[in-house]
Amino acid sequence: GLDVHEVSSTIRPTAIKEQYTEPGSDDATTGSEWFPKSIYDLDICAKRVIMYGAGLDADHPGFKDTEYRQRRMMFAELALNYKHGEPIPRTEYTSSERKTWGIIYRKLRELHKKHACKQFLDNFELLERHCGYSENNIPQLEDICKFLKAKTGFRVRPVAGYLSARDFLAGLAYRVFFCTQYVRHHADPFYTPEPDTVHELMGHMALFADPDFAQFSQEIGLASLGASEEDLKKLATLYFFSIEFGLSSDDAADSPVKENGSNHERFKVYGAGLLSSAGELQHAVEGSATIIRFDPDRVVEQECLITTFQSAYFYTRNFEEAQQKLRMFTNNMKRPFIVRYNPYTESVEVLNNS
Ligand code: HBI
Ligand code: FE
Repeated sequence: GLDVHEVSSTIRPTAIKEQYTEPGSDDATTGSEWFPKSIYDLDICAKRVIMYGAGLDADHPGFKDTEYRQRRMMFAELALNYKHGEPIPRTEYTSSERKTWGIIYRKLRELHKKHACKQFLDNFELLERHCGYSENNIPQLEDICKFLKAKTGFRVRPVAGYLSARDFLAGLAYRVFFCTQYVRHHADPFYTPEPDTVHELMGHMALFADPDFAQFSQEIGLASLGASEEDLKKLATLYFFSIEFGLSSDDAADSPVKENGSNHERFKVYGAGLLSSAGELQHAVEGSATIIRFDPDRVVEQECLITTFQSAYFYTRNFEEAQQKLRMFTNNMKRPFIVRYNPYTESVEVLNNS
């Protein structure tokens, strides 16, 4: 089994280690559940994978494919052994994996040009220029990590599979994105029941190179540290309907969109779940989907659907507006302490709030 109490003592200076609390029942300093206090603590979060290669569900396309399962175990091992600060091991992808990537790449790039927001498109071109993005090549996480670090301070680190919302959002507090490195099963290139590297690289990476988007992402993460279960669920939902399924529109109109969908052209997409799924992207902006203004109090009432298209999408004018609204919302969340991110030490200072 995995030992979640193991800390990466080889990398973290031991003198500093004493400052941090390790996962236990209750956190001594905050009285809440343990959360990472330093970017090194993300090594602990990364090990608490809920589902990966070994546990593929019966309805997963790769369930009966032993070769695929073995491949997934290799990626899982690689991610579970990774420690913050190390270079991310490069992988050679198989011709089958590269074929799957190529099919999706061609289709999505066509749709991106029609529907993605400008920041996404501009940064995607940079990924093509600097990180080996192309129809014929699956980019390496290490190259993307270096690029993002220079642009916004964001990093990626490999993860074996799905994490709890709490562990996953905690990464964002440190501008770290837990990123899968395996490719979905080749049986159905346009379907995956879980995040895979195609979703991460085609959907998420470009916008982490945008400073406003990076800031927005980090603030969801910071609000999640030590949050109550109830608040955490709200933050996961806000993450879902912005970073995964968000739209933008220059149109300031507050009214819901006309039913015939004829004015959907005014929407540009920034959500990674949409930008990595040809089917749902077209459903959202070429169909007559319900698109509502992003208002956190309303958004948290919306159900996150996993196996079907969302029944509604939300838009803001830009990332700054999303940011402002998020901040107003999280300001009303009560924690018995204040967290302050220190960018010099890449750690979080926990201050008493009584
Ligand atoms: N874990 N690896 C991984 N990738 C995700 O995108 C992800 C996750 N865990 C939780 C999660 N997403 C969602 O709950 C978000 O709404 C937070
Ligand atoms: Fe995602």
